Amino acid sequence: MSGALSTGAAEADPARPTAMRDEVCGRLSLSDVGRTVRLCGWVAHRREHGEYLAFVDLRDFSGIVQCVLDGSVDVRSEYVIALSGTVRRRPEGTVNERLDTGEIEIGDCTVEILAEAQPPPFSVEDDTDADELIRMRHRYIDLRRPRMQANLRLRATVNSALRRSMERQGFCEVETPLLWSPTPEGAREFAVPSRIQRGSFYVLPQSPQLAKQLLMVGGVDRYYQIAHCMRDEDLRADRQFEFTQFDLEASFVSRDDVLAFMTDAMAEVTEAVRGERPGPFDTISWFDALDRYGTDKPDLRFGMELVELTPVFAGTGVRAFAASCVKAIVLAGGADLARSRLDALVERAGALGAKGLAWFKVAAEGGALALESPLARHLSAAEQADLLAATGAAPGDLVLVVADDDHPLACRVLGALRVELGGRPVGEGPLHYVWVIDFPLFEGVDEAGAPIPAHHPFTMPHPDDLDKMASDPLAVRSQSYDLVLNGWELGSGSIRIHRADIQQRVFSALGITEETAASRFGFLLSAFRYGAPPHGGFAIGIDRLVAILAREENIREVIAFPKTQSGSDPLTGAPKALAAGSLAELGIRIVES
Ligand code: AMO
Repeated sequence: MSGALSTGAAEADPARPTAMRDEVCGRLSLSDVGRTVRLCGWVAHRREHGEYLAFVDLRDFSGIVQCVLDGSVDVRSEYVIALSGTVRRRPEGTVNERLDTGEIEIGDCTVEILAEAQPPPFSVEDDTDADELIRMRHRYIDLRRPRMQANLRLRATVNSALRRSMERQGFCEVETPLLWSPTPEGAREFAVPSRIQRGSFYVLPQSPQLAKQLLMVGGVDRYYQIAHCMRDEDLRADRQFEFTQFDLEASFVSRDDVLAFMTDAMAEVTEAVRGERPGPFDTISWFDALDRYGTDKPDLRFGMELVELTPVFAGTGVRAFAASCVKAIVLAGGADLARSRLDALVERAGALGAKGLAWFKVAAEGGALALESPLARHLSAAEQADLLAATGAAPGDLVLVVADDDHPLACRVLGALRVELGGRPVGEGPLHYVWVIDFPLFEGVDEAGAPIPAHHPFTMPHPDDLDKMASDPLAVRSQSYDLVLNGWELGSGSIRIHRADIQQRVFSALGITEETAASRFGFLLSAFRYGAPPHGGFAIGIDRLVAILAREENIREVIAFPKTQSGSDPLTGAPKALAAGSLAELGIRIVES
């Protein structure tokens, strides 16, 4: 637990004495033998030792220390106590290797009970098998577990490193409102009814996007914030309704300036947590990421790149491969997969939208390579040889092939299979940061035929593509970029539109009428008419960053009070019905659906 004591600041002393204690449990060692200490904490375990003595493990945020008590003292699991005693070396043969303080114990103890406790609903240990719902209902107990303590402190270390980097780079921390107005950033928003102006609603911000752009118009020049954001979207391992962004914006900058600000911040964080600054980040274009990894958030900790097979099957007689895009991945050693597993992969590819998935086991036959698959005999000898040459597959490997006229679809299906077959937990192994640049402005069209912005609609189009906005919106490039870490999208940003006329053109490409734009974002458009500097920025999800650094797979584990999958909080019972009087005051009548 000693790592949990670090806050990243050199002069910090988390064990500074208070009126009630002069030391913390986890910091004691052989060098303290002979010291009299006063500790406070929770009773983690109690074991009787003979008739007259009891061993009590005392726990605080810093760790656990064993204390030897008079057996008549009535302290039980999770009682809060203050204890004075003398640090002494444990008798030979009783050292506990698993405890940081395992070489010492506290003897001659006097105990004061500060608070009694009911027996906890689950044991306060890292390897608890308690149901997640029970843990969340009693989060205040769950948080006592060393792992949760370490995660919260790691999060504080990250925030503090981010602030350090920002201050060094001349950024000014500004808090922006939570009671805000709608912004079209893609997610459904949470609404808050106004009591004073009945029938009107505030909206909780999906991000400080518009506020930070207004700060740029306001001459703030370099802004940052550790900002609460709210989005009413489906919850997943990397998504909560309420999450925290590290958000920045700067004026008179290019894309590379923004990337440099962020790189410094990430390096500061990585160093504070892992002890060394990361090497230069990789950069990949959005198209290459899709083409080579089948995703715009490539996990570069492992290979299994998509292989281009389109030329191999250019004149094929095999109907399944007669498409404008044929791609493959190779699973090393995958030829062992049972038929049922292969059938499941075919089904999975179908669920991901593929028309089919062909598989080939690679075998060695009389010194040459051969393909084993129901499809193999339909391929010409040249196609078989070219497939083997292009993929570089070896005996024992499995080649999976998807063909489709829809290039992004073929890539995405194989990209998903690549991660499912070859990927590993997000926090495992090295940190692999990669910038994904050169996104298109729009990533497709919705059911109504309107383009869907790849980022948000405040992203500056590439200056050479402005003329295509109305005629060929999908060909318009944007000035936006993402930061990806170990296959998770960590953050995104862009150079913004700072001219009202261009913003208006993007809104109209999105099918947002002039009246809608004026009523919803008129404040932004009019701000742009009063001298807006060119500006750009970025935001990363702190919850995601901390989860990866803490080697957790769900951001819930690094959030003090998260919501469940269904969006409720078992601790407080939120969301709850409001009393009739409160509803009346807000002018709200509930309509049963
Ligand atoms: P974006 O929508 O990409 O960009 O969000 C930035 C980052 O915020 C995190 N994030 C989330 N984390 C947890 N739960 C969620 N529901 C959730 N939604 C987003 C992700 C994501 O990469 N205003 C722009 C940024 C900018 O252009 O400056 C924005 O919000 O890590």
